[in-house]
Amino acid sequence: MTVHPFVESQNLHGQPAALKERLEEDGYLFFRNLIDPKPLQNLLTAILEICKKHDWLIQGSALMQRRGKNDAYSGYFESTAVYREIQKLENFHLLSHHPSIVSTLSGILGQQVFPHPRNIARITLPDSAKMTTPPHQDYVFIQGSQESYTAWFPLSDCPKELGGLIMAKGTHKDGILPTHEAEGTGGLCTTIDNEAQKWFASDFKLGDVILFHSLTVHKAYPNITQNLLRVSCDFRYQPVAEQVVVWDTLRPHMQLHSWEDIYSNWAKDNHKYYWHQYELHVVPGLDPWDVKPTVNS
Ligand SMILES: O=C(O)CCC(=O)C(=O)O
Repeated sequence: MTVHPFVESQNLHGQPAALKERLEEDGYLFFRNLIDPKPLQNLLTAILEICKKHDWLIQGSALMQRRGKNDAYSGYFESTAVYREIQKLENFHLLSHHPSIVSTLSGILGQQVFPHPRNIARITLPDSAKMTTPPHQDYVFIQGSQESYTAWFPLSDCPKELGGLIMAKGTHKDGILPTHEAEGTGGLCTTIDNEAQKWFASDFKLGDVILFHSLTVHKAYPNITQNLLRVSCDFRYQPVAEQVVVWDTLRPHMQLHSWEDIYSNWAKDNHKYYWHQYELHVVPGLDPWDVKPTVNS
């Protein structure tokens, strides 16, 4: 499989029309240095402290080395006690409001966007190829409006061997594609001819962000490092004029807690229940297996 380097878009900052044109053509925009490192490092520290408490780190290693045990959990990360605690972190949820993401996307789309509250963090263990995210379209999981966008970024530098994302350029124009069962995050895989796609990827540095359309097919590289944890966030956004959202989108990821529980230790109130200010049309979600493809494979 040939993989080309991401087309970088930071040089088009301040040129929303050019960014929009590129997003419509490629289905993704990759920005170097979009987010300042400080809030990312603060969140990483908080997450690694939780990992340490649960004995996921290699004994004797310094926290910020991110050296983790490759058997720290089995099954899905979402089911772990570590993830339950991450979901309660105020700085995790506040990061989805980061002005660099929100204003960049609003500028490109020419209208205000709001972050979905269902924020996701992931920890991928070293040497865990089986749990690698297979090719998929986010829409199948998120549903609601197809005009929604994901912002994905690691909380450290993330060279390919640690497991960054790979994008299949232009696939957002192909409609909803069929899926089949697969190993790895999400458990289902878009049925595509891998060799026929134009794949793009680059090593991520801390602060780099990739934004992509809900129908853009993407997957992750496996974390093939000996002992490094890949820690990343994925947040979703939609223009306020797109009112349809699935009920789950407004709940904490995996519904591990209620919002009341999540908010119980927060220092500030101003971002609690922020989505109540928007006129949303909330609809029931489907099991991803029941989302009908719009094209045949
Ligand atoms: O981080 C990963 O492995 C998967 C992330 C992803 O596919 C997404 O954010 O849509």
